[in-house]
Amino acid sequence: MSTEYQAKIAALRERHEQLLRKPNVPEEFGNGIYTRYKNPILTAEHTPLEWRYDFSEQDNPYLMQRIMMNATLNSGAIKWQGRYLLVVRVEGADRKSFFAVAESPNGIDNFRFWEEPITMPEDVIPATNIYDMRLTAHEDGWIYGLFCVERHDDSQPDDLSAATATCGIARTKDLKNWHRLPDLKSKSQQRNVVLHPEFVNGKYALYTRPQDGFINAGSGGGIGWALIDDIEHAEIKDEKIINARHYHTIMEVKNGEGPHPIKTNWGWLHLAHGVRGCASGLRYVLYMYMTALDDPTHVIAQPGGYFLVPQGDEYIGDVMNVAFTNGWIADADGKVFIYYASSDTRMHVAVSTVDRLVDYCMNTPEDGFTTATSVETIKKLIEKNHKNG
Ligand code: BGC
Ligand code: BMA
Repeated sequence: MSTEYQAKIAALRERHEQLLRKPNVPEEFGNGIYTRYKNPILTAEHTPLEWRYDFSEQDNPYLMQRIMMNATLNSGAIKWQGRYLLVVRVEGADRKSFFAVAESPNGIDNFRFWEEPITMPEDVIPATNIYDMRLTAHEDGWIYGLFCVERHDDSQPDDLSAATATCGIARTKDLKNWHRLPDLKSKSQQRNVVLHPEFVNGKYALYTRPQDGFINAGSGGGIGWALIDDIEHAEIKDEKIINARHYHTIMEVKNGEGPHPIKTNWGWLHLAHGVRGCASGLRYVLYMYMTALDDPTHVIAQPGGYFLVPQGDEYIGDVMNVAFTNGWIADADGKVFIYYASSDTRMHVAVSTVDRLVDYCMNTPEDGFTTATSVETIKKLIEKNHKNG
């Protein structure tokens, strides 16, 4: 190899290392609910150079990227053997997403991808695309990954964009070797399906999101719940809506469970996304709710409005105006790492605590669904502050 070529590679590696080692810094003035960190924790540039470059001078004299990476987004998250692990949706220039594990010692920076992407075994009908994995360390001893499986809808052969969304299920003990189980059987299409970490009445429990078509939730009323007899042949027989959409809210058009809820002394803490339509397209934001400890389907707190939205540069990306989450990690000391993607392009972290999030859920006024009630709610707060002032 020529010294010039060697020097080029060295410069490339040096720049990459600098990016990977860049310390993250908390943002100064937040909302008190969580602290955002300034730098994205993962971008397409964080993917290993070996995935993108052919380092043979003979075969790649211009040292070009042979395979380009487009985005790192919508990661599942889990604390595993003391490390913060994300199962990232990586999307190549060819629009195919795949899963790859990235690991950090502290949850906020120094994320590094494992050497190779995950080889996900196929179900009987192979997928065109897979994405948005939710990780659950279930009390049965397995780590499950539930994700969206997309295939062309061959019942509409003349429509090249007609697709179907199904929930894929796989499990693992080491996040390297994955055992694929049959896809979830359901009367409707399903995206955003999440496995509850505990058995409920001796059964596996799923948060679901029934939808009429590939894009539209349509008559699918919101986040659903279903008990599953056999996870190795998972089938939704009965499904009930536990968190409904509502007119003129941040979740008018669609909503979906994020990661599985966190168990607290006060109830289950849920993080979800809500979607509304606007002139520029769809706006995806995050919101929270809580359900009862003894009944994860019973909503006990629903703060009005959104919890987190894109800000600044986060608005810009492949799919503008999107904040999306499917991963968070609650540490034993109560710290919560919220992993979210902005505009389907890059990953970020915001940090909070269980206590703060419960306080947020319990004490944020509910949505009264009209301007009049919103004004009343604001006036009540002003009055309270006058009394205390
Ligand atoms: C994309 C997803 C998107 C879905 C619905 C898929 O083709 O990969 O990111 O959520 O379409 O718009
Ligand atoms: C969806 C999700 C995500 C994505 C979002 C915005 O329906 O499932 O994959 O982040 O659209 O494009």
